[in-house]
Amino acid sequence: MITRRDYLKQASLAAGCLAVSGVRAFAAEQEQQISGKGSLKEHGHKRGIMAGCAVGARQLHDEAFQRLIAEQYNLVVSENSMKFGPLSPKPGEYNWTDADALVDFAEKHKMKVRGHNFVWHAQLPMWFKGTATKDNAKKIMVDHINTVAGRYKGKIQAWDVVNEAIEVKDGMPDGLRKSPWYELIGPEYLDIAYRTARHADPKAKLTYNDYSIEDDSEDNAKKRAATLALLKRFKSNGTPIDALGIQSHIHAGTGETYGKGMRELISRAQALGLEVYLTEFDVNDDGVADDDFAARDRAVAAVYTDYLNIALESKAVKAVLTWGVSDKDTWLNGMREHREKRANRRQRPLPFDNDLKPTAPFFAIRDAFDKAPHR
Ligand code: 9MR
Repeated sequence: MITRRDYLKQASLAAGCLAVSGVRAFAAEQEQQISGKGSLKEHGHKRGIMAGCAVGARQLHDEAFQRLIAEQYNLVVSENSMKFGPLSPKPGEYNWTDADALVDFAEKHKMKVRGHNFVWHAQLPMWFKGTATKDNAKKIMVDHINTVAGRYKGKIQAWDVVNEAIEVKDGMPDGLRKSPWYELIGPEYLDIAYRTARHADPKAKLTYNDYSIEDDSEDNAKKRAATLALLKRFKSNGTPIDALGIQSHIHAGTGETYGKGMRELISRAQALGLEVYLTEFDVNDDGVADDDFAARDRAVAAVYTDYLNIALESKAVKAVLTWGVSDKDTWLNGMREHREKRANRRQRPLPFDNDLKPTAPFFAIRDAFDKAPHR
């Protein structure tokens, strides 16, 4: 005879098994759905949007990672290996190992490559400070662009020729950043860089790339105005420029809002004849008060959705790249500010988790592609 107590026990065990197998079936279904026609690149492709990611040199040695990015993306960018510092250990010397590995991988898997970047105030070579002077800085810059653009000529979809040249707070004319390039060459370093790049690799789309130019705050509005003025100046000077890169390093839980500012930025870039790429998307959730992972993931995914729905309304936006692939490698966990104040709260900003399984941002990106008008 079976007692009521036994019955309840058996029933709950059976329900538990059912629930577990249900979860497994759901997970398997989801996994199936994310490859092939369910991949980010297929959903993007249907709308004319490239789906991309930044790749670290170390990650590219991992086979599971390789399979995943070949399956999900049709555009890659090197997180660090194509920057001046990582490329050039000594004046005039280059170490191409990591940059070549990414370009070869992309070629093999028919993916496009963004080049990031030629001219930036950060990640300069160790030797730069003691070597570059007002007399030789222009030659150093031009030689560097010619060398790198020349090596990958015809293989790069778009080059970030100059990265982050605007910093209104620096108080320089036209809101230009007081970067070593500005100080050594003067404001014309920008035009020289773009002309050199066009000449060295005429097929690559030449991009200007920057951050904090798209939200509705006053600071972003100032930086946006300076950026648009720079792009307009390029156009009227005949300086070659094809695209604006909006880095899209954004935040959840800080109250930043997107709408009017982003629409204005994109439509004005479009009116100048430029394409727009979201080049380095991720969401920093240090500002979310809740420590619970599920609540934080929801907040991050909601920001992805809102931001992408607004940006992708415009047909000028042709590519979306996240800054990384898996949460385990995100630069956000390595930032000093995060390590000092939030070491126990690892960030989860990317479309794949530590085990390379899709996260809420993965589905948010895919849904936003589906919602976007065809371009
Ligand atoms: O993700 C990159 C990190 O590994 C480097 O240490 C850092 C050095 O400044 O650069 C990071 O990438 C940056 C990109 O090149 C330009 N936009 C901001 C990115 C995040 O800081």
